[in-house]
Amino acid sequence: MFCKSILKNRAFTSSANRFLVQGANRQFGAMDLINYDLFDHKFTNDMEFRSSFDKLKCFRVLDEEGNVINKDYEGSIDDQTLQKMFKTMVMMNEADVVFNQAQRQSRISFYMTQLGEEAAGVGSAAGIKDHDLIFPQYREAGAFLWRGFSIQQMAHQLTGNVHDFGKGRQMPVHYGSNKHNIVTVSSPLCTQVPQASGAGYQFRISGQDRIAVTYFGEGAASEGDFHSALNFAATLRAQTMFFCRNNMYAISTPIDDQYAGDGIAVRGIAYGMPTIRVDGNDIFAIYNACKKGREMIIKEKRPVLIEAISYRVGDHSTSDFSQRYRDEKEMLKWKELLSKFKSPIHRLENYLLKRGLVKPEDSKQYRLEALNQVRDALKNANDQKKPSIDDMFNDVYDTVMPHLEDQRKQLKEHLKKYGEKYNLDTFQGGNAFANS
Ligand SMILES: Cc1ncc(C[n+]2csc(CCOP(=O)(O)OP(=O)(O)O)c2C)c(N)n1
Repeated sequence: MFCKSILKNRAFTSSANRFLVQGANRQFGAMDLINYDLFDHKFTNDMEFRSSFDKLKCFRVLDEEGNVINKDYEGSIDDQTLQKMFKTMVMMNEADVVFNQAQRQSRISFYMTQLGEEAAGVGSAAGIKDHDLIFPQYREAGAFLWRGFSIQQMAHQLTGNVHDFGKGRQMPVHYGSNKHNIVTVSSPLCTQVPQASGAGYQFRISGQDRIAVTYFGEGAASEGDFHSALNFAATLRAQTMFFCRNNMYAISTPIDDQYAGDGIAVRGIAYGMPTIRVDGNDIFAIYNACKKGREMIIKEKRPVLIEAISYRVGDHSTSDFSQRYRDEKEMLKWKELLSKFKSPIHRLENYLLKRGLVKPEDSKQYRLEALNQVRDALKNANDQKKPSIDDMFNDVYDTVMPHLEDQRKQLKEHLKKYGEKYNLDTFQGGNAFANS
């Protein structure tokens, strides 16, 4: 009876409504109904194998010199936000230079820059809401800065000192912050993507005005997890935004070894979600795509995919030396392409200069202030104590596992005997751990 009445209603509902009706049924555990639109095929006499559709175009608002070429979006970002975006990108850029050098000086053990990709993190975080839950990869420090995660906090994490939220148990660059609604970066590629599908699904079924946003590179999108995550999110209508930073390289693997189709965006369409490709060096395009994407996610209760096209200007990380695989010939190949993209900072700066929102001397001043702030933060972080030795064993699991308890006991015994052989004063509480 219940089933019959729903089937009857189906005849009178639009396909979009039907989509929602099915979801509501699923949510309350009632039987599922097939959406017959998905089965409704047109027939043809032509036996045609297709391997491509028209290449997806790249949405942009600013050209490479910072001229507005899309007047519809000219006033889409208020002046104050634009200035904050510019300052945040400059700060990110200076931080990248200083922290990268700090690794060379052995002051930190590892670093990853976002050189040339500053707009992706900053513009996307500005386009969503601060309570949206971010599942980052590792090259989105701009999103952390946008949300107020400070340069000092970054420096604490990079040095793994007592003020690091992760208490030195993660590699540098693996930031995370409950306060800023950002889940901790995790190194195994793509693990964050299905997690974001799950969180977005939960936000939908609990009726929240909140989305999950996950970032990943085009390399990470080759993981099996990526496909499961997208299909899960699309069929269960998770409130999830999939943000791909396509920067042409996954360490030494260029895009032509990574995929043979039209990038990552077509995969979103294949899984049935609204998708857009944007110019990843145009902060206007990124901001507006994320803002609109978020509105669609909340209104239509379905995920969205955004592919931002950019270029990884720096090495993959401090463990990489990209001249080994990007020689002069290779760089020439990219030169023409790069001239079409230019640095996102350069583009926004040119726009702001034309509008009088920054003056040439301001820009220099911002850079100097940022540089000093980053240097001070690093110095301060380096001066702090390391977390207590005991913290090495805590918080990894909800309760300490027996094998870790065993290791803790062994370390205590060792440090009781040989504590003076180590420089334990650099740890909070020193060797008090041995007698605790
Ligand atoms: C499961 C897994 N495989 C391999 C690696 C090693 N690895 C770390 S980063 C990386 C490249 C990822 O490239 P991409 O997702 O395009 O991001 P990008 O570094 O270009 O921003 C690889 C292969 C890893 N961390 N995890």
